[in-house]
Amino acid sequence: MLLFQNSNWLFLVISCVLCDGSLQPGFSKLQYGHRLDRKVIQSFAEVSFLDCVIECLVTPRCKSVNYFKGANFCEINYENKTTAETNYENGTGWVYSEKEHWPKELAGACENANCLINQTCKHKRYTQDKAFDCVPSDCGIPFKTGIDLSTTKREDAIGIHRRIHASCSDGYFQFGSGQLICQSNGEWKYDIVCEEGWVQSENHIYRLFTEKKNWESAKDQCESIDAYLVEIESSEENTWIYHDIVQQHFLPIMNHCTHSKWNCTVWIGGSDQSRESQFIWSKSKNIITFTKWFLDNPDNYKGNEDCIEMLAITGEWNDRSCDYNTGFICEKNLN
Ligand SMILES: *[C@@H]1O[C@H](CO)[C@@H](O)[C@H](O)[C@H]1NC(C)=O
Ligand SMILES: *[C@@H]1O[C@H](CO)[C@@H](O)[C@H](O)[C@H]1NC(C)=O
Ligand SMILES: *[C@@H]1O[C@H](CO)[C@@H](O)[C@H](O)[C@H]1NC(C)=O
Ligand SMILES: *[C@@H]1O[C@H](CO)[C@@H](O)[C@H](O)[C@H]1NC(C)=O
Ligand SMILES: [Ca+2]
Ligand SMILES: [Ca+2]
Ligand SMILES: [Ca+2]
Repeated sequence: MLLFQNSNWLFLVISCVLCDGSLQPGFSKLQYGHRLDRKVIQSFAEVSFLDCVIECLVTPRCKSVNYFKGANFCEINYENKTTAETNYENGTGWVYSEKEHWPKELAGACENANCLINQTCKHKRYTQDKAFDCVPSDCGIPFKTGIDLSTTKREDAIGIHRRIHASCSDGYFQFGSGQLICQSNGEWKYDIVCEEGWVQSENHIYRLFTEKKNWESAKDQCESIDAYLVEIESSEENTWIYHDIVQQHFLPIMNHCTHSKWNCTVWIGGSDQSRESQFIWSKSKNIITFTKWFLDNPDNYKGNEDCIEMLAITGEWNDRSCDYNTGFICEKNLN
């Protein structure tokens, strides 16, 4: 009876049920040590067993509940053990119960709500208030560009909402844990972003942007996606970027590159803005040690060249006015 201490009304209902001699079916048919697996509509942490049953009663699609007493964890299922026999399993610490065995009046104002099959009825519990509202009960099929749903797997977890794991389709680069959580408002919460266009080399990824921006804006755009304007720290990295990004992805779409090497460049993350002739990388603040300057550069032409670009035709560097608009490459460290 501890369960109902905050509810005079319920206490009354249950007392009367008990006093008329026959145990209420709900109590007599609890299946201790059992659980219906993989038929969950939604799960709830920190709720009482009775609240779990009520959640089922106010959700048209719900047929049964699993309750884990140790963690006050509730799962409401869209099938029962008859219709999903093979998913009815032993589960230490769990209690299984079917909706039919509980009095409909427990749903309060929601008893005759007629919500849609994919909705749940919200009402003020344990009151005589007749107001209710039909809201989405289930997240449906998750959809987001680049997610490969054939790889999703469900994860059992005590204490959090239902969640599944997914990964990105081929050609996309994955950020985040891959976790998708169905929230109680019926919307998926994604911890996965699948982005096109990144290429990986060791534990760094790079992405070319062909839209023309000045150096500062290019830097801002990289930072807006948790990346930074590329920092080239070795001859190997320069060669890789030149071959695998610039030559493969940039030159083919820049048809004017043959006319002039100066019209065909990408910003990289170095500048001598704070102190003339001392070039530093903008993200790490390291002084630039490895360099690949083009003939006679850096020349600080007209006293106004503080930012470094890579010449797409040769892979060599030039200092140029930071106001010039050109493409750029962002870099990101993995983990
Ligand atoms: C289980 O679900 C089926 C279909 O919804 C229903 O007909 C049946 O009465 C439910 N309960 C039991 C105990 O079979
Ligand atoms: C479930 O438990 C019953 C008895 O408690 C036992 O006979 C059965 O083998 C168990 N099944 C599984 C899959 O563990
Ligand atoms: C809920 O079901 C109705 C019809 O039954 C449908 O029109 C609606 O799109 C569904 N909503 C969601 C979120 O799936
Ligand atoms: C190269 O850029 C200059 C200005 O920087 C412009 O006048 C010229 O037309 C460009 N050439 C080509 C082939 O795009
Ligand atoms: Ca780097
Ligand atoms: Ca300069
Ligand atoms: Ca120059």
